[in-house]
Amino acid sequence: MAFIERDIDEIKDELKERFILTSKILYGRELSELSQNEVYNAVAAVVKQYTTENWIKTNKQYAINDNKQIYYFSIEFLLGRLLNTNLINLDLKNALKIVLKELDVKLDDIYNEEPDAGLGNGGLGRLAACFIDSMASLSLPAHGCGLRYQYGLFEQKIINGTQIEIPDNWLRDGYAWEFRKPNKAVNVRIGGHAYMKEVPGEENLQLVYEGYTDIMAVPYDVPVIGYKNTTVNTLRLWNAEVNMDFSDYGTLTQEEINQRQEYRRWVNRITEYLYPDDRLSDGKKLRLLQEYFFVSAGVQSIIRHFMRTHDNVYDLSDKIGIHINDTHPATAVPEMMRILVDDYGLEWEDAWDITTQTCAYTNHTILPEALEKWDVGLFKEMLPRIYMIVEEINRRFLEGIRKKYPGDEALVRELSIIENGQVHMARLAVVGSYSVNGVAKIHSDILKTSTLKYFYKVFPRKFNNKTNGITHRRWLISANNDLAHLIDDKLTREWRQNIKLLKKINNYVDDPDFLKAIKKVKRARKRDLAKYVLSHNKVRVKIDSIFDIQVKRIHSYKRQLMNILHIMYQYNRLKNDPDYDMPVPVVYFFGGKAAPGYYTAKETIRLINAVADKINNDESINGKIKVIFLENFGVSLGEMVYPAADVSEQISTASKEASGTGNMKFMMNGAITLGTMDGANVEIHEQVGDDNCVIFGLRADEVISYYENGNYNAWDEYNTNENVRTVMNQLTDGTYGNFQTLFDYLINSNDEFFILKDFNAYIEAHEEIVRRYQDQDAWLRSSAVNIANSGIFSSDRTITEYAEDIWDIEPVEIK
Ligand code: 26Y
Repeated sequence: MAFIERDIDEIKDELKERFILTSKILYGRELSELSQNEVYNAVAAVVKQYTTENWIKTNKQYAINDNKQIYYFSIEFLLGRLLNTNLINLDLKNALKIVLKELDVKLDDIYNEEPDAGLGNGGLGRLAACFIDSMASLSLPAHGCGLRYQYGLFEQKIINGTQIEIPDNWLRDGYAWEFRKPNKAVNVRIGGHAYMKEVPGEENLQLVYEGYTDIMAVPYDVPVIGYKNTTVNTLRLWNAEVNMDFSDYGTLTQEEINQRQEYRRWVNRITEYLYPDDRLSDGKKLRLLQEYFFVSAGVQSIIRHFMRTHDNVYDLSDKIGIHINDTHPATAVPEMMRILVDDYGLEWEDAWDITTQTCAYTNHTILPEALEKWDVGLFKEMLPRIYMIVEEINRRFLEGIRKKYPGDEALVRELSIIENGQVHMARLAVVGSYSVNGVAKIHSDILKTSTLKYFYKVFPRKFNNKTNGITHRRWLISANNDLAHLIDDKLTREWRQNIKLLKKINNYVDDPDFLKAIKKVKRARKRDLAKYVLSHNKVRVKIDSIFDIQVKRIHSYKRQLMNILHIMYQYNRLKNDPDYDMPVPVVYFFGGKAAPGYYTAKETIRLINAVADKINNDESINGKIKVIFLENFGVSLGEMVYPAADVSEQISTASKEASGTGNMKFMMNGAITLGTMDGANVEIHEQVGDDNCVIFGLRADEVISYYENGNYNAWDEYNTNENVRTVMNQLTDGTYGNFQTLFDYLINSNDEFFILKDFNAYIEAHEEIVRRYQDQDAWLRSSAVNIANSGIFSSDRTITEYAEDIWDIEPVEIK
């Protein structure tokens, strides 16, 4: 069934009727008596009515076709709000707007009533959310599988310049988009003892698994609605619940009752909150439990469903693909083996063939401290049967390696899944998958030549690249509708479904009227942000300043510290150097959360706010520089911020940022990238050329060579570079308060991310930006070139590549 664009007038009446009725059913009151939040819920309920029919049809179609389906396993899905994008995808937005207006309700006012589903930390979780949007919009049979955390990523408050974390109780008023499916619950087994025992008269040893704890996994399904098509896929989020029978309650002793209460508390902790760390793999038990919990529930329910509908288990990998998003779901490999061998009685070799033809793995990080490793003791204690299977996978794998590379024990050590008392999750994921990919060209190359080089030697054909992407429906059509309309005017609306067409905007980059229109939209978005900043930060910013923005998690390698040190340098010059002029004022925006235990990151936030406080209140500089810290940056704030940027700060130390996706959101909204040759910046540069972005700093090979040769000395930089010395001294001389710890961090870590080394190049890059900005025509042209060439960074392109090269699936027409 093709998507039918309905006439607004026709659908309007139906919508109105449904809305009024739904409000009454839900709340038993007249519409006029409802709170904003209740109105929001009624609207969402109406939207669901337009979703469920196609949801059912989609599932039926997949069953009829018996096509392969992909399950994207991710410990994070950073969805943000869904009302606006769902309305756009269902093509209901305009009609609903009219209906609500007739009823005296403003659609724009009720968006904010939706909780911002923050079930993720940053890039990896947001990527998963963009991906499921593209899967549905491309009519691909592919779903998400993750965890339903009761608390999402903390809300950030800045108090006296310091980050304070507030729990994010996002489910407090209920979540309109989820459907609890208790009849699809499964049990997950944790702990206990597993061993093999001899059985008299039997040739094979028999598995004994006893003393384990059962946890009930209950799925909550969220419909994933395709853009103007009839596909509705599923995001399945698992909730941990107690599994017990209360019929014997009257017979229990007090001690037994206490035990059960303890058990209940323990179970509730499993899906209680999202770990707010995307940096340190700290080996916490609960984290491993979370990982295995959703993996086991997901794999069990997938295989159970497959077995019910198919006769031949050997067809499994033709019908199912499991995608492992980073190593967090890597236990999918041994869990599949467990189910096939223990529950369905397959021979190991057969189970292994099926498993390794089903699983595919994406790596998202090369920072050593973020690579997951688990102590054998803990792993065994929590997942004894899974550990046995990992050991056996490793034993057989190394046996093969020793045969192929006799005598190379050094190689064996590098490859061993279990080494020095630790289980290496990336190694497990690589061995158990048929495909291993990085998330930008340079990152995939670094995986091959460095992080996973020994695996590349052994399995060269598994490795491939899939450069990340973002959904242009949220980040352009929804977040910057005016810009989308300008593009419609030139290309018709077809580009919205076929993002390749966006390239044709290149035909208009010299059209003065088009550029003027772009400028107008940019100013409108800057005005929106300025208004927000006035009300939240109580700082007035001029919209004809350059809006220079860095929004992302606070991390040493992302170098927010370099950014603020540069602002300190610029401020010094403005104050002290009579020849220095800033022809264009600049507003520097920062936004991002620091992991609660990450001291350097939190001190960086404090420094940014201290500098902001001083500079913003210094009237002598005539508002030439303003510094704004945007509190609680997340998906919803991002929707306002990316469209308002002139300059996109992408300044990670080359080789460290796997891809970045914020860089793509900025580009698509016409910002100029000021960046290093890192992650997807390299490909942005490839798309737009030197004239339309500003690249600076050490290249990845130079950085890696410094690390390898140990021939960099931060003190030398301090001693020989006056620019560096002056601002570093200001960290401790009281200019902004006491930031001795940041000074010490830079020195003691020997400036591990080359902030000092890249400092002068960064100053020059900023000077280049200001030079370019002064030629407004050329700047606008650059902005247009960025928009025109951003289509390649749509997740529709990325997901098409996954579908063709890794998953082997095709679009399914829902009839
Ligand atoms: C194990 C634990 C500490 C951990 C938790 C979360 C480790 C890593 C993460 C998240 C990593 C992450 O978000 N990586 C980012 O993935 C994006 C999507 O591929 C990339 O664009 C970005 O460069 C990368 O840092």
